[in-house]
Amino acid sequence: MRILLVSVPAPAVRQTTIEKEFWKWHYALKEKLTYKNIPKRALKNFGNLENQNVGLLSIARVLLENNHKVSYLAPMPNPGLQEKDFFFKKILGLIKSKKIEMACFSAHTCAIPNAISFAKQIRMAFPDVLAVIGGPHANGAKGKDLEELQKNFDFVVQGPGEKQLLEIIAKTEGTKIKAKIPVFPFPANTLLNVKELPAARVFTSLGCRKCSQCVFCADIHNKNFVARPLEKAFEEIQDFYNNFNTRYVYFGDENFFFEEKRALKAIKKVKELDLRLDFGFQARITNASEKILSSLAASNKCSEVQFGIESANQEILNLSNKGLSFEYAKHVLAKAKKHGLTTHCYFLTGLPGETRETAMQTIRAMCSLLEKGLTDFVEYRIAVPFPGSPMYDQAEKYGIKILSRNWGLYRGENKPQHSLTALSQEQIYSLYLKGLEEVTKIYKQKHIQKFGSEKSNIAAQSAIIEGGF
Ligand code: B12
Repeated sequence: MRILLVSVPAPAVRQTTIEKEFWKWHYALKEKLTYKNIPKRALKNFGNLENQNVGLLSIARVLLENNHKVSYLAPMPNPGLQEKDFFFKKILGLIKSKKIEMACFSAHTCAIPNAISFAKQIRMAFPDVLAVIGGPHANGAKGKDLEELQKNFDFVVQGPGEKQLLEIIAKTEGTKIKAKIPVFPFPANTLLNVKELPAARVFTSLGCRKCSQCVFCADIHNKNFVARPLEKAFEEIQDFYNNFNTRYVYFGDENFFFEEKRALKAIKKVKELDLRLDFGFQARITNASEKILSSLAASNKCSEVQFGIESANQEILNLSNKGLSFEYAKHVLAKAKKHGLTTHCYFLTGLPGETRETAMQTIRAMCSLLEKGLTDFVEYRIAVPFPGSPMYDQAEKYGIKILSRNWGLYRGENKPQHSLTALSQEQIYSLYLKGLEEVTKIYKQKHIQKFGSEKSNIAAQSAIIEGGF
């Protein structure tokens, strides 16, 4: 079958002046600390990462091995190319030129309105082309949210797509699945729409492997841990280095440090790699042992380690089912600093039970961590109740009122579409902006003290690469 795989672009977020300032100084510091070894030219194209939809590229591998013809389309770093209409013209062009029979869409919740609009237009222009939806939003959709997808797409796939899509195709064609489906397919990166990927995301595992889900998490892999043979991950890294001019690898694993033995083995491999590459890691802070932190430092290739701390208020952490004590988090950050590691911590506002006081406590804590040099970066967003997360699925239990299902706004930088017992949507949003404002002051001060007021090379792309690494 001739299949088109589309990574659906999310609507662009219009940044407030406060956000623009925050990202400007955030990336100015990143450039000096985290990306200090990355050539300036490569930094300009860091946003190419958006083109790398690992889920679709994994599916593509399996389709190719079953002799299907695969085309791939994903957002490009230039925001102009992400415009909905422009992107749709590209879809239509491919459907015509490649005689596509099935169009498969992968979408985060905020990209769903675009995905639905594409499917509707395809139905009108090419009634014979089958439309399939999968990815983060579809994975978590239930009840009326699932029905909305079923109404607009011929097939809705929930969970890992490789086998399910092959089954759909086999059924449609009246054929049988030919090749064996690997547990962790090697992504078909040759399909990428970019020639260079200065920063690449590589996975060595999927799933976070914490025993129960944090309230804000909408990740299906959570419950379905898959380890990838390390050799394969390093083969992919080598491949990126050789063929895509990659200079920075960000391990996409949700919890890279979970199994200490495996993590140490991977870090050793990183150290031994004789390539001009730097690496970023993310993990649960509870798994960051002394051994891991010291080996990361000794590797001399670790640009940054990222941890989700979410809140400085213990009650909010407990209500979020985070399984973390804020005091312990500070203790680990101090250890990481002792080893000279650069760290980046994620925080949220608008979590269940949040009040003005708890949010202000987190804002003060973020500032204090930065001022004391316990972390180099903080990233502060609004917790979004995504379908599939306990915050959405059991909203009432958590004192959350879902105010709209306007999916395009479901994104941590937008005005929230929920309210809490103690906070309205406006109040949550202004606390988010307040946090960014306070952090920006410290960023600016630090940057000017250490590096002067020179601007970042990558600030202009901040809206695109945010959240990426
Ligand atoms: C990488 C990543 C991103 C990247 C790029 C994503 C991309 N297009 O590839 C960036 C940085 C852009 C990103 C942004 C955001 N992300 Co994100 N992201 C991830 C992350 C960490 C890894 C995704 C991945 O590659 N997984 C590995 C592959 C193999 O798995 P997969 O993507 O799930 O794909 C499999 C299945 O889902 C399925 N499948 C996927 N697509 C399709 C399509 C079809 C047709 C079929 C049949 C099957 C199918 O088959 C795939 C192979 O088995 C996940 C968490 C996670 N570990 O999965 C969060 C996650 C998907 N992101 C999430 C969130 C919250 C966001 C943001 C909204 C954050 C924010 N700013 O508020 C933004 C949205 C912005 C946007 N542009 O859409 C949530 C999902 C929320 C939601 N429902 O939308 C997740 C689950 C994190 C979490 N723990 O909650 N993200």
